[in-house]
Amino acid sequence: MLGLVFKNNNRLSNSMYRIKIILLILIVSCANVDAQSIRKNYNEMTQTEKDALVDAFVSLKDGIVADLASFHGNNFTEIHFNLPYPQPGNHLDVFFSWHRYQMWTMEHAMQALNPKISLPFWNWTLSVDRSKSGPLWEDGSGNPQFMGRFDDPTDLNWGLGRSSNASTSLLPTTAQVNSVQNIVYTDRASFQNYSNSVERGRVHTGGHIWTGGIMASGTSPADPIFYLHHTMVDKLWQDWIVANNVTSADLLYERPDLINWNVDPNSIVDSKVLGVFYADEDNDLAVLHDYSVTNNDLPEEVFYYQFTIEAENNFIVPNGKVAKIESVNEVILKPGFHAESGSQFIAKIDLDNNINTARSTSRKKQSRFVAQEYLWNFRIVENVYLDQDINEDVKLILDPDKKDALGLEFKEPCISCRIDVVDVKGNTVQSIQQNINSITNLDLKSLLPGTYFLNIRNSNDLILSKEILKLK
Ligand SMILES: [Cu+2]
Repeated sequence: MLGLVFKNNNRLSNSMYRIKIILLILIVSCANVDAQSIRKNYNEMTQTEKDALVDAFVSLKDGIVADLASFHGNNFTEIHFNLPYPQPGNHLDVFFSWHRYQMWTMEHAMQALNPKISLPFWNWTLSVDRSKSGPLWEDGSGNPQFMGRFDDPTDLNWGLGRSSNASTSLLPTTAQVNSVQNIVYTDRASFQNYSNSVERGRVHTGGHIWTGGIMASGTSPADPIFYLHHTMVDKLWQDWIVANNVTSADLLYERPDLINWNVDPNSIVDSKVLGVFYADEDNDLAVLHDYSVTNNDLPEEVFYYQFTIEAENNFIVPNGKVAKIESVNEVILKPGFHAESGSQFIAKIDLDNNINTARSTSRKKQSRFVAQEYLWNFRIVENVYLDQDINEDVKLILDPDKKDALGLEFKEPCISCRIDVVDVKGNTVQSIQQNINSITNLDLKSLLPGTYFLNIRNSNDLILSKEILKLK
């Protein structure tokens, strides 16, 4: 973990800092980590990030994924296809804002499991992503990978029933995207024209129909690809809002609520209000601006993107607030970035996330996941938040007959051996202290799904620190 720590420094607002590898910050336990969002094209994700996203979907399948799918299905006609207004018996349309809040809700549930996750998007206009054999679905040798794994009967089969004969012409083309994006905002009616054109046209319906199966039905949020599709739709809306200089004061929506959420659809017409930023996929650049860190529901806001992050133009960390900007490559602070006196701000370079696995279709690694790994209800995460200097005197043993048990084999007797399981908020959720001569079994059955840290001390010396992902 490398980075530069800023505290109480008003001068930061006036000059430009280019942060590369400067200071070593050792983080053994990562208490109070939570995240805001930098969304990017999935093809910019490292293999580590793709694996983390797949893990999160697996963990949330029977929870929020199922809930969002059934609500979306049960209230389908209230949420969708209600424009042009007025139509007899119909409610006002909340298509864009409703799905924006749905994406944010899903993203927050994932960040509770893994703070570095942001939902990626699927840009169906790119030729590489208009084919079922593309890297979104397959590894190049016909084996399912990433989103393809969810409909593979030998792997993470969700019974999604995706169609196998979809025609590329169903997916939106650049020309089709441009024709809606070029609609000019003048008043509410012009917004309704834009919203209706996106929603009923290929730009929205294409990804649903082309994928087929559940994705073409009212319960489409049960298919993980739904979230990569709708973040792309959301990105286009955000681009349109910015291009047309629209603000919440423009009152795009007449309907005051989002049906199941007590949120005014006009209050989120700029995604930055939710702390959501979209990276520029052509330039590998995420620009953070016009946002003030709130820590409303997040004790520490984390902005993570592995290429270049610039913070500028009215990006504020107010007095008393805590934020972190983290990249694998570089973080650039420009005029307009302001960490107020009394705030705590950290810019960090994450060397653990291997940047070389992003966008490298020719050097693609085999997925570390095979179906067999899901014999266990938990997974040991390698190379994340670990102190490399800890001499590992403990061997971890996975017994296929024990889905919830982690075996620990000590090279030397562990005296007053203390085994702690700590959650991401820093709370110890499980603790044992006893002498252990060689082998013991740690039962993880009572852990709820999520990220934990396993710390083992031999007479107060930390001899092992591992991240554990509890899947179910
Ligand atoms: Cu929908």
